[in-house]
Amino acid sequence: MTSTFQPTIETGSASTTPAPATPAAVDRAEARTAHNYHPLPVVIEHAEGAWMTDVDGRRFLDLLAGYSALNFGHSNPRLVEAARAQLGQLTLTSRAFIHDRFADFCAELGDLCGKDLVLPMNTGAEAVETAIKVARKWGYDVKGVPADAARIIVASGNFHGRTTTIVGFSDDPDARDGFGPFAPGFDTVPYGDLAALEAAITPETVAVLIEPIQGEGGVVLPPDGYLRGVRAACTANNVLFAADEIQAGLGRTGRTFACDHEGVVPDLYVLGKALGGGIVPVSAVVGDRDVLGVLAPGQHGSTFGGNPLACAVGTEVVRMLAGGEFQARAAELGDLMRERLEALLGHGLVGVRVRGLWAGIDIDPALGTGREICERLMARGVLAKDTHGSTIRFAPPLVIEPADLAWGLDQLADVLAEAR
Ligand code: IF1
Repeated sequence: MTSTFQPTIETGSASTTPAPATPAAVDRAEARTAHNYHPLPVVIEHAEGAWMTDVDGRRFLDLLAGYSALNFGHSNPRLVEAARAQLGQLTLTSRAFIHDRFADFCAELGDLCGKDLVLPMNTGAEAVETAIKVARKWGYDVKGVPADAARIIVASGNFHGRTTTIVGFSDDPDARDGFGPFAPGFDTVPYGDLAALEAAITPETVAVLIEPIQGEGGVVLPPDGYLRGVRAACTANNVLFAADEIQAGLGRTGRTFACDHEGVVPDLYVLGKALGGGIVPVSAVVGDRDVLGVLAPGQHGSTFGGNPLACAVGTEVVRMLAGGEFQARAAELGDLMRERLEALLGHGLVGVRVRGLWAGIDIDPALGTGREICERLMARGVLAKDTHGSTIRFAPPLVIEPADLAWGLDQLADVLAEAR
């Protein structure tokens, strides 16, 4: 990828410059959709690596990477080739029949996780729902919890998806309010507080479900030793540890899984996003036979889960991660990003949290909201996404060129300097 960024502000006289296509394209896109998003007013037409091109031919550096679904970059040649080859071969059988891409996907993803079994689904929320179902079933069949009494411990500030069960244990009013009644059986404890988690465990507790790093929360890193403590508490109390690695996993943090930073192995890995290579939705729950083995035919499933196209792309993703280069690159580029962002502390930033190529930055609220800073970044050819209030997340594709990353961070420095 080259950083031949073209200025977003067109030069030349109005009479010779064709009218930009963007405003009408934005209006058309917004006219016929429910307003469940407030996207930046840009309409992307094409992308490669870390660069996206809009309908007016303007180029933008992608510092969001589809919320980490695009860890391997847009149009990754290896992944596109895997998808293209499979498209001409077989795309769907349903799980009523076995297809020839299924075995490799399950075996290789299981090996990557060091686990026996893989249960493929499609979206992240479905994988989380699957983990909840598996944990409850395990609780009744193996742990011996009385029928319908199972409880699952979750953390404050969580984000696990948008289904009614999942938003029921969110404490984000936007995500939750207006969608009840909610499923019972969840207990919320403060994220990062091990003593609170231990105190919340009862004989009916079947699982602890947490993100090893909270994404939507603004890349919230738990205190050192927290994940190890969660693992120990779960083991001591015969409770499953389900790690939602949907956003944090698969190379983003500089390791295959965010749990690896503490040498912790959860009972269930919950995976999504990058598993589909930015091409198809692919998610999975991965665990050992003594846990995932509780499901019998007919008790759980999905029309599209584990389809041939998903398995072809997902297997290629797993092979790319098995080599370790993407994890190493995330760690290296993450050091560069950390250094550049920490230099902005006191110069427009009041908080910086980095783990691998993943950063949450808190803008000095006096300079504007996260959204306003993202709009200014967009005007300079950088696309990023704010989260709550004055926080912005950076999660560039792991294939980003160091010079491009440095250029993107220069734009942030300039935007902050301008705003001060
Ligand atoms: C939206 C956030 C990111 C996730 C974790 C499960 C899911 C997600 C840790 C569900 C999804 C998304 C979905 C997207 C915005 C987004 C997000 F800001 F909300 F937190 F990525 F940063 N577990 N995250 O992060 O996966 O069902 O979407 O495949 O809902 O607007 P999904």
